[in-house]
Parts: sequence; C-alpha cells; structure tokens
Amino acid sequence: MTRLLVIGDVHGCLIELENLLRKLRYQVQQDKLVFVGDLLNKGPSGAETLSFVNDLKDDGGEVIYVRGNHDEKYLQFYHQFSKRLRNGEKPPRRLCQGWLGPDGQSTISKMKSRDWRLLLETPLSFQTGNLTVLHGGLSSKIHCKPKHLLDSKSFTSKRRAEIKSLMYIRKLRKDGSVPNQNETRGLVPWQDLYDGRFGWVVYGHQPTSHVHHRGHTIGIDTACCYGNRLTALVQEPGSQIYWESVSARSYYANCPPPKRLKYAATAV
Ligand SMILES: [Mn+2]
Repeated sequence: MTRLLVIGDVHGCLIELENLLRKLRYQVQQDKLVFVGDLLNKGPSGAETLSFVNDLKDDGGEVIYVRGNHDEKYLQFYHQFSKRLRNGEKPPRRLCQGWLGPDGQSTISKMKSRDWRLLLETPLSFQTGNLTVLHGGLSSKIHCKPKHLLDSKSFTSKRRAEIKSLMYIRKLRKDGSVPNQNETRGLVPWQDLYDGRFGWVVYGHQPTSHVHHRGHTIGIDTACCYGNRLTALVQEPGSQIYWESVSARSYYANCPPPKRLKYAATAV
C-alpha cells in the first residue's frame, strides 16, 4: 500500500524531519515522499538535509522535491558561479550572505555535486490524483497544468512571471493576474481566487501556526524553523487526507513568529 506523504518547508530542520518520518512510520521503499520545497536556509542543517534526501533516493525511495523560492536562490547562484563552484573555490562570504542568507557560505561549502544535482532536478509542481503540490501559489490566469508551464520553447515575460509565481506568490490582483514586485494595493490572497481546477493545491511558503485549509488549498508550512511545528499531509489509498506534525526542538530563524490563524483546520 503506497501512502503519499507531503512534507512542509523543512528549512534545514533535519532532526525534526527525522522525527516526523519516525512518527509516520515512513517506509522508504513503500511510501511516496513529496517535499513542498525550501529544504534549505534559515534552519541549522540545510546541506545535511539535501544529503539525507539523496540517501533516501539511494535506498530506493520515491522522492519528489518541488522547487521553493529558497531553492531557486541557490540555483540562480549556482548558474552564476558554477565554474568557481566546480573548481572547488569558495565564493566570498559577503557575496554568499547577500545572495543566499547568513549561512549561505557554510551551506554551499558542505554541498556535494549530487546535492546540486538534486536541486537542479526539482520540478515546479507535482500532480497526483486530485492533488497538486507546489511551493508558493497559483495565478488564476494559468489554465494549462502547472507542470506544462515549462513546455514552451520561447517564454514571454508573462509566462516567466507565471512560472516564478508558482514559487513566490502570496497575493494576486483581483483579476487573478500576478502583481509586480512592489505592488501592494488591492491584492487578494491567491487561495481566495483558486477555483479548484487542478484539484487540491498543497503548498508551503507561508508560515502559519496551523495547517491552513482554505477553499481548495491546504498550506502546510507550519513554521518549523520559527520554533513551531513540521507538518506532513498524509494520503492513504481510498482514505481521507489528514495531517501529522512534530514540534520544533528550537527557535532557529531570526524572524518574526508565524502568522496566527483564527481557526485550526483538522481534516479535509
Ligand atoms: Mn519557505
């Protein structure tokens, strides 16, 4: 029996990931594991988390790691400095900090080539049955399946914005289009405009105190790196979706605490 386990933003919280998998009695050769993205940054063990995921794959695990905005930052860095990185050079600390965050240099110095490969292979979304997994959100102007966004040979700027939006957006214009970077007026949460056309959308990116179930969307970034919890959405064949979580061992990231939700959703 294959279970689908979708894991929220890990952000280098490897101990919590291991605890969560233990709690779920994860079976590497039976369960399908999907990450909503952002395995790296903020928490203590980004590079080690990539290595852990690679080990699961080596052990025959079916693992899908959807690309998050922090993963994308590392990939952009890689494309810019790939020659230096391949030569084993260490890019200057300030450059890494500016680009990747405070622990950028130590993370990339620990990353092996297979860890970069894991990042390079990340899809922007994953679809199975009635679930679509992506990191950020979905513009309601997107009519093709999110995974087909990359099919076109030549990208218009609109298409580029749509692709980026899968990893980054939180809000949309009322007509469902993707706002410009500094635009703030009259925007609405993307979840309010999503009409369920790709089934349930399971996403991360927006740290909240509880699983955020709204319309046809389920947000599972429960802010582990901010000292809250790491959550997995579980789908067993022929059964309801439910979620499990473990508490964070510490408050890792120097950022504001997660947004408190007015209610706590329990099951779909
Ligand atoms: Mn994140």
